[in-house]
Amino acid sequence: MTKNSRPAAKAPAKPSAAVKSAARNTDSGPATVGSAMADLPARKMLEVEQLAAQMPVNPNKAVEHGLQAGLQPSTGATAEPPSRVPLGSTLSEDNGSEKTGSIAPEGLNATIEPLDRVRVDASGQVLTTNLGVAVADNQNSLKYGLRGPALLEDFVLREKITHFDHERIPERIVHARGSAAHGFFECYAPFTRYTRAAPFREKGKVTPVFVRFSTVAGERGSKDTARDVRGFAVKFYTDEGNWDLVGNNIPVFFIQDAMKFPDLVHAVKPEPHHQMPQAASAHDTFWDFVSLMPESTHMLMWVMSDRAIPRSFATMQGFGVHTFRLVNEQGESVFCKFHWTPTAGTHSLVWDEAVKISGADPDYHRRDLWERIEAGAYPEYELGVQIFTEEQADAFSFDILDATKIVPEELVPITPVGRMVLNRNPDNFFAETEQVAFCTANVVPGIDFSNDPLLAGRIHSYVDTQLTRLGGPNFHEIPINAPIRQVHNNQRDGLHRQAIHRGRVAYEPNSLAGGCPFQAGAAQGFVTFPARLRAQEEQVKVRGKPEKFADHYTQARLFLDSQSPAEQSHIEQAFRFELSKVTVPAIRARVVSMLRNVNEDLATRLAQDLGMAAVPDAMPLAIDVVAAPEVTVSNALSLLARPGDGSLKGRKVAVIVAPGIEADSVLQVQEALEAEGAVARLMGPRIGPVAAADGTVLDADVSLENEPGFLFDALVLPDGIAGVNLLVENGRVLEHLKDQHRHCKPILVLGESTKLLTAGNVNATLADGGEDEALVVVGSDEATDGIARFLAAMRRHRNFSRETDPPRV
Ligand code: HDE
Repeated sequence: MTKNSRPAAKAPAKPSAAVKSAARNTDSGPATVGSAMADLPARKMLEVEQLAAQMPVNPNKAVEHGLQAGLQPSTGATAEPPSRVPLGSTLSEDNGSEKTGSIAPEGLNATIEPLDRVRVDASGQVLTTNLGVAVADNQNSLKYGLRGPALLEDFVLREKITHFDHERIPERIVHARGSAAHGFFECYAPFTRYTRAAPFREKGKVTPVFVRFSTVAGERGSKDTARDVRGFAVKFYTDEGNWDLVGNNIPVFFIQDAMKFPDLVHAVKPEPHHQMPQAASAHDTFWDFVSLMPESTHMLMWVMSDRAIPRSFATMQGFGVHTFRLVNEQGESVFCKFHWTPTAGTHSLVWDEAVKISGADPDYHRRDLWERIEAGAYPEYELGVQIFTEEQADAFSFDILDATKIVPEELVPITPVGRMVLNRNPDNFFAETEQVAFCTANVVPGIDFSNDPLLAGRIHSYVDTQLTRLGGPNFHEIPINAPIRQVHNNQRDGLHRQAIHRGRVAYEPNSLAGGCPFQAGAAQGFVTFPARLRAQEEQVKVRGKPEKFADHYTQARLFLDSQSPAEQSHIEQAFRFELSKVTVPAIRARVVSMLRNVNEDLATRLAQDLGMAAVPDAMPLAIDVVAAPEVTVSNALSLLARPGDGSLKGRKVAVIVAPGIEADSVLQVQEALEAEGAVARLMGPRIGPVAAADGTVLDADVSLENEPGFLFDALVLPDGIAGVNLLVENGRVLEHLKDQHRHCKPILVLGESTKLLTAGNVNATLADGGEDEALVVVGSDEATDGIARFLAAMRRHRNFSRETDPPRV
């Protein structure tokens, strides 16, 4: 025995007492732990020792090294605890109460449960303070005497006012204005050949989703119908964690690199000196910036098109925009572009209509989404993917990492993989729609990123911005953001933490919690696809762009050339309008010079219409030789290519009524429309009962005054001489008719109402004398035929052949 060595521990005289007292300390422990379980503390001491002893070393250390280990991480080491006792934070956990409840159910994180857990229903309940004290008087503050000073001790008043003072949170930097709904995604067939992602595993598999649609530039209270890109952000609550597909309704973007995003947003937002204009790109700083960034030309074509003024969130496409990767169970990967296609077809507003709607109903899209869902006309979209390999991508004339480019459908077709149905409105706008935090970094095994430099910046930005907006690092615990898969990790603390973790272990590796939670390993966990940089010369750190990013115009031309004549004309009118709002002629000239590289005729007409003395020189190209495009016209890019399934669900029709009209035909139209899922509202000079010619009393629930006509998709003018004679005198009917006509919407003119066409100076034929198929004029005995033709016209949405520039009425 050496001098410093200790004598072997002798068995204590009274084992039970010694074990008991050793087990009661938190500041030191015995040299050995016997096998006596004298009481609960002693049992815990013993079982902790047994658990820790199962892991004499970290068995995973050896397999953490080397490339293979990096590619195929192993599952974490675990040990089986003898019981739950050694894992608990406290031996007193059995002493439950109404508040503490019982001990944590095994493996359960109760903050991750269906939203019912946090829904509040106050029916039949008394009013309380935030701390659950019943409030006796919610009318008066506490005063010293009836007319006396208010007292500082009034905790009821102070709590109420203090909470109110802090009700607002910062709005989103972009996409502040939005509306959302719950729903589900249903997989058509296993897509496991390409991806192991949970939503695509089995036919019929249903994954809950929450979807938020938004405009980009406007503030939280701005109008819905601004000319703008729409956000189309889908949160999939998959069995394997949350996957957010944070896309837009336009498949390309203004810029190619995240470095330019703050510049773009500063340019399009209201100008900093006077904070104007709100929710509009028609101003100097936007056009100054984009005309110095010719890579935005393709996107400009889209945002000047009708895509930027959708009729409804239910009638617009959605796109993932960036190229993503799909990865299958074998670790094989393909590139992928995501497309959402509305079952109702693509349908947009016209500009004059959008401007008018902004004033009459700034909540137009929000209301439409809400009402469709309440009425059971659930918005539905098909998810399709374009799949291509790295080798195919290399051969394309454009770079698939460039977010200003599409992959034309003629080059890579779209494969449908499932459908999404939005069938539930939120209970509370703030708790759900405002607090939802989408993030491009939220991917699940089977989905991975490409090296798109715009996407890379987004992966950082979304979490970062929520830290301020939602007040700290625990926003993932806000119920709408929590996944349905159980969350277990060693992250702790921070503002507003809700989870109460059982046990004292908050690190890994550990032996004191049996190694749990353990790393999932390659079999279950997310493993980044080991993408390679193939060219040796690319393997340097560099701030730069690939050569193909320099082709700024080929796809802008593809888009323009693929539009119908009406859509092309709308694009031209939008450029004309926006540029006329620019106050600096040099900026206008710069845009026109850029557009010369897309289409000479368009640029020339714009130069004339903007009063330019001469057409400016074409902007020099950023590349000498542009690769020949694979596709020069793609019909799929026109909104007309997706008329939808012909359903009229969710469409709104105004059926005009007045005392003395013929009730029969009006009621017949209303019935026919309702059978189609459309909403046909009786609109009178005033709301309330309207006596028809035969004495039938109709109930007008909307008036010509409270809902201007441009809020409706179609118009029905009634038969009946007495009623029509009244309507001819009502300027609001004529305005309504004029707007419907000008906006190319279907109009059904029954019997006597032809007088209204004359009074409103509305042409019954097209400008070239041809028949206007969406202006259905029928005699009193032809209502049935008229209704059929009217419904057919509604299925075609609008009749653009009626349109002239300038409008005829
Ligand atoms: Fe976003 N974007 N973005 N974005 N974005 C945000 O995140 C950002 C981009 C998109 O309904 C912000 O939570 C950067 C492209 C949607 O809550 C912010 C870049 C696309 C939404 C942000 C982009 C989008 C956002 C603001 C360039 C189409 C609304 C608040 C690198 C694919 C999500 C927030 C919702 C929101 C950053 C470009 C779509 C600041 C840095 C491209 C639909 O983080």
